[in-house]
Amino acid sequence: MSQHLFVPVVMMVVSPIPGAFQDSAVSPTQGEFEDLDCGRPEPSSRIVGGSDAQPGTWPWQVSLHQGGGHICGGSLIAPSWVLSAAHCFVTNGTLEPADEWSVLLGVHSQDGPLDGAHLRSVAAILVPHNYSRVELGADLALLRLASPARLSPWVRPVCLPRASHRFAHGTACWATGWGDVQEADPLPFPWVLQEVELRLLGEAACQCLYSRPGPFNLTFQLLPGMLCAGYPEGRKDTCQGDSGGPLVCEDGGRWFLAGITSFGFGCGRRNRPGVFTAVAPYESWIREHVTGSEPGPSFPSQLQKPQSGPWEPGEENCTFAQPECGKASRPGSWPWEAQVMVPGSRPCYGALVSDSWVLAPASCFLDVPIQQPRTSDSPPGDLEAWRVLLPSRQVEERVARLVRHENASRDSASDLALLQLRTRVNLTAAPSAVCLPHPEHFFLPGSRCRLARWGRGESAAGSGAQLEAQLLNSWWCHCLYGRQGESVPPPGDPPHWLCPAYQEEEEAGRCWKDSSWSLLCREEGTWFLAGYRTFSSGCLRPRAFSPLQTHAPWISHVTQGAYLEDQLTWDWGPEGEETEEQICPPHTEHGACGLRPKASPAGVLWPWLTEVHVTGNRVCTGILVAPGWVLAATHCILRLGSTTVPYIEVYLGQAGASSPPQGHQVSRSVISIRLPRHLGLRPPLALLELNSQVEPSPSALPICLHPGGIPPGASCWVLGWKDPQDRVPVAAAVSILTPRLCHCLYQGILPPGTFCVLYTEGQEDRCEVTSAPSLLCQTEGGPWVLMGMAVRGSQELFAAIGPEATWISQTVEEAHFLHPSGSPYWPSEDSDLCPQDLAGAASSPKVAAVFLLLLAPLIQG
Ligand code: 4AZ
Repeated sequence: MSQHLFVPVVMMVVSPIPGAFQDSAVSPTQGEFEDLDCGRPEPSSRIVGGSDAQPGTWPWQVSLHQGGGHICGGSLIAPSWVLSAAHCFVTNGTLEPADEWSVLLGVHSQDGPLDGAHLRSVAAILVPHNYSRVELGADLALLRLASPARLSPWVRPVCLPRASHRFAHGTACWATGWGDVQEADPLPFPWVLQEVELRLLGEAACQCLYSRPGPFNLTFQLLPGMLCAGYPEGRKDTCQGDSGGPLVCEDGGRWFLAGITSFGFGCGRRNRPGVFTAVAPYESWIREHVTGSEPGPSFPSQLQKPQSGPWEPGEENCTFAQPECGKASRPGSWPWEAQVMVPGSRPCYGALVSDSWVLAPASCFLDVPIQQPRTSDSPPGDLEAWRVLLPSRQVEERVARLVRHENASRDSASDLALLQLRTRVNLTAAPSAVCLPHPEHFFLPGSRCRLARWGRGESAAGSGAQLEAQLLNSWWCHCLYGRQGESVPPPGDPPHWLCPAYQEEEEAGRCWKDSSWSLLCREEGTWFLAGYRTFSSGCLRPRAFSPLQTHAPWISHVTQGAYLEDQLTWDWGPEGEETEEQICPPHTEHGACGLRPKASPAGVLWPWLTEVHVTGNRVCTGILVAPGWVLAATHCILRLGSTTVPYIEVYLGQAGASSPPQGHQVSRSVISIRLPRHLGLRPPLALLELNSQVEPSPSALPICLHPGGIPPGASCWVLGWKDPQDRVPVAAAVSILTPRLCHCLYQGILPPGTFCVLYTEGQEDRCEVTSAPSLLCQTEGGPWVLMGMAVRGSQELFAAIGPEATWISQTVEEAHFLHPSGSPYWPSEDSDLCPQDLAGAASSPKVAAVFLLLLAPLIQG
């Protein structure tokens, strides 16, 4: 998850070079230098976006080795001198020792038969005194070889330009090297020298490109002594490992070293051409430092007069820069929305990802044969009739090619296809391309996102494009929708899912029926296509999306120009995200329950805690036990003596006065109240049936239930609110007494299964009693479990859930009962007798409890 900023030294370590000659090899006689020529490869048969060079095409190219592997490139400028980049040899302001380096000359494939290749040690490295960092210029270095190179058709020096030499803007020049073929993508075996044609960019052109925001959202000031080469659209470039190597331009049949590969922002990105050290301004520095008896470098005079330069169109106002991606004037009116029309079926919605490629679900095009001809001139017959409709375009685009993801039919997380348009479209405000995330993009929890239609759904009135969502942190996303017991991927790892939390609303109009959705997330005002979900039924919004970032390499490989953009937001917020390993708590057969992260970015700390509003302004505590059911204390809901059934409403997902940032408030009305059959006594627990289910989410998630006793090692809490007005949830730590102690304390007046609790010091009066708070326990790393609901008028007594487990599971099919752990309901007790002094203390349970604390086994809170 690192940002590539100025990326100077690039390393591509290849194996040591067996068989290459060492310095002891024959060194040329003085006579061989008399006709020293430069910049002329043997007239034989003659990077990012480059191709294999022919052996002998660039005989001045050398490979600089340190520690047995290729680190940088360089150019032979005289038998004993190599010109390279300073940053290859300077680490933290210190020049590395020359004897660590060696120069490999005449090499083509670094795996190769190394015929003609030979190795020389480096006697000295010279760097301009004003070199400090690549982006401040003077990034060049002279290497004096310990003995002269053996010249041959594969080993020849390049010509150096004089200070007066002018290279015209727009000149096609060549860069060569063994560097990466894309960012973080090393040159594959057998490491054949790569060549790429780059156009020289004028200073104004380069500066205007680098002044455009993004990629990297960094701008940079071009300095004298620097030179740019490349293209506004990127794609062809130098990269890590090419540093120090040559950029050569031909003049009058000779090749001149116009530049030394220095740095760039990434590789092959739009508006970010490669930056080179211009060699001409350093004529005198080179002449001054290259000394010795043998021939020095050649500075032939310029033959072709530089044309005033093919002035780049729009160079002065930068109109040739590539437009940005992901800019929408109004969220919801997406300028990249593409409708693919296939005769005989509903339009399929996708997104424009470059000037000629549309990304859409592959499932839209299942009926098309997979093999497509590769030439875009002759699309297969069935694509002939396809059309793509883009915003603000009068004409419909025609389709040249369909490339389906290889796993598209097998796995819905790869349900992607790319459609190439027959002609490139001009990207403006509309149509424009959406930004795509790099594989290491980490969408921060809380990111603002929207859903957009995707695939072949159906609009149920309304646009369906205005659905707002906010990303959940990876703990929630993973543990809510993933499998129990799995470890949560750490931030920065590609996530398995992206989970948005929605503003709960039931507007059927905003619906994209029976199809897929895409998830767009915004960073610094720029929209990224973050994920997609192939199937969701009815109008339900998908809860977990497949992240698009894992497919970035495929998209970039196929399109060679999709807008893969760097992460723009890095503000982790006050909570950050957990980096230590986390394991998801057990689920039940109905899914996740009782999940509560230590700090919830959703703001809802107790997602099962509900406010039960009963007619007459009473508010009771209720606990969500299933998507359509809430459990509450009967005495709070139904007042004694009252014969009318009250009107009850239930609110979820709110945290009292300090409402969560998302303000998710879910409300439901109660359509029935269920009580268990009890002989004589009025049953303490009531189940409230909601008029419709709530979608499990971090703001509304059922609690877990346990048919047995308190899990060993559990911590227990009384959860409710202290202030009946603002109802901010509070939890008071408690210990639960064993049944025997409880019984002793209350002299047998309790119904069976009642829990007695002992508040941890200072916690006694935290919860308001009349709201009938709940009693919860949790084991370390496990889910939260509901143990009981308060008994009328008491702060210490709770009606247990366990004895009512059968009634609950018969009434509520989806109640989240955890598997019984097999452990006894209570730890075994030594004797049935009550401690002697307890009977006398019974009139004052508090006193007795304190007494008990000293001698009795408890379930620790
Ligand atoms: C490097 O790291 C490097 N795209 C060299 C050239 C460029 C980027 C990085 C230009 O050596």
